[in-house]
Amino acid sequence: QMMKHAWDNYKRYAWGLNELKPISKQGHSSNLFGNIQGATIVDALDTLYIMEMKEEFKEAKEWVEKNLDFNVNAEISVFEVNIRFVGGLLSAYYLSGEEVFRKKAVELGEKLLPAFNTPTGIPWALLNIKSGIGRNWPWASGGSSILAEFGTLHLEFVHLSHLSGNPVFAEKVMNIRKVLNRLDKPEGLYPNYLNPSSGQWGQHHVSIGGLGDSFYEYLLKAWLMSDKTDEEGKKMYYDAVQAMQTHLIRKSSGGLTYIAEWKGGLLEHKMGHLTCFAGGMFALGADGAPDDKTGHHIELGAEIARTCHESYDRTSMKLGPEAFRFDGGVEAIATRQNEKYYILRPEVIETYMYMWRLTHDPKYRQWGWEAVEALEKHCRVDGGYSGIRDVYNNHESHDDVQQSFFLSETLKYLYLLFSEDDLLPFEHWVFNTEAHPLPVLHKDNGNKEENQK
Ligand code: DMJ
Repeated sequence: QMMKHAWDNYKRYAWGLNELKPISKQGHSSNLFGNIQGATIVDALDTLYIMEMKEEFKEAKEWVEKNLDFNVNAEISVFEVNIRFVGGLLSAYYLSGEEVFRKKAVELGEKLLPAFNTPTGIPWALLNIKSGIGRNWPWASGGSSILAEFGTLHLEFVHLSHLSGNPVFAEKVMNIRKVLNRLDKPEGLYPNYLNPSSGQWGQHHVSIGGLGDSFYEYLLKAWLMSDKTDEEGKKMYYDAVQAMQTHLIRKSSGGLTYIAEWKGGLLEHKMGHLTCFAGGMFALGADGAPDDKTGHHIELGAEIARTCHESYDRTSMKLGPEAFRFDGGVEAIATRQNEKYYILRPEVIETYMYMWRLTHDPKYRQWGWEAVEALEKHCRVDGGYSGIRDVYNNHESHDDVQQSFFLSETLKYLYLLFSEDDLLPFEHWVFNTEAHPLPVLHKDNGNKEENQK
């Protein structure tokens, strides 16, 4: 019902545009997608399919066939377009078997290739998909590319090679690994900034939240998606987790485990909502952990889940802030006004879903249900679902944006949290960072993974 409410209102007020403004009841466009259109449609395709919303899936597919156009003069974010559009199309193809999605995914993948035309092959953040000219965000450490952006192409690009028969996509992302493995890492950590021309790190800031997050996620998932044959990805992941444990993961005096940020050797005792995905990641990676550390990685996942639940529970609205701190006498609470917002993000619910699947502890379903109730009470409006400006206030101030990831991730992870484990089982599927399921490429069975729902 939540999906239906979000979808029907998008359809009514913003059909074909990127996102919905649920209060003003009109379209919302973000410069992340340039003038590529239909982000909500492409992001929602697999959720509609999984929830068996057949009519809606059919109309979404028809829109893609007739209207999804990449021959536009648009400067786009390579990362955002990859995780939402390429990822969304790939999942829609693998779930439904409809050729149009495969074709569009490969066509878009080809448009993204010029982003890799840099001296090192580390891609630009921004690309004009007509001219093929790339550049980096002006604010990013002296012209650097961003770890979480260039490190979050791997899963989709391996599938693009698999589906197109063209090795170029996989070669581009394997080269990123090569560049990273040649570099010294401070204390074994990966800084968030890397200059694509010099191949040197920018500022030594390290984060498992924004700017770093899904790079680590994709190391683990690349290994899982390769049917555990990608030993390089595996080693990079477990080495990185080891460094996080030594240098970033701390326990508050009240007993809450958190992941701090690192700035040139100094810790900032702050954790972002984005960082909360790491609970699920640690638990998902527990099985392959070296030195009999499986139980330890599950426990770490459980502790992060508890901390992130506390960040929700300590607000008036029972929805978590964008960032919360462990200093100045507070624990798991936002102290700065500009960190008190909630934009319908999925990461905490994502972690509950992984923890539920991997432990079956009923508290994760209870916590997920608390989030459902809070979303219904505070974010649901007549025209869809909206983010909130201050979750510590008793009265909602809505931000008037229904993010496309609310349909692709937040609602999908909630649905999976309350479904049986054999819906998209982890042995056969990995989720990209936008919650788009991609099949594990099994060593021994060619294309049998397709449609193995
Ligand atoms: C999504 O686009 C993805 O989950 C990404 O990895 C991080 N930001 C949003 C959701 O918060």
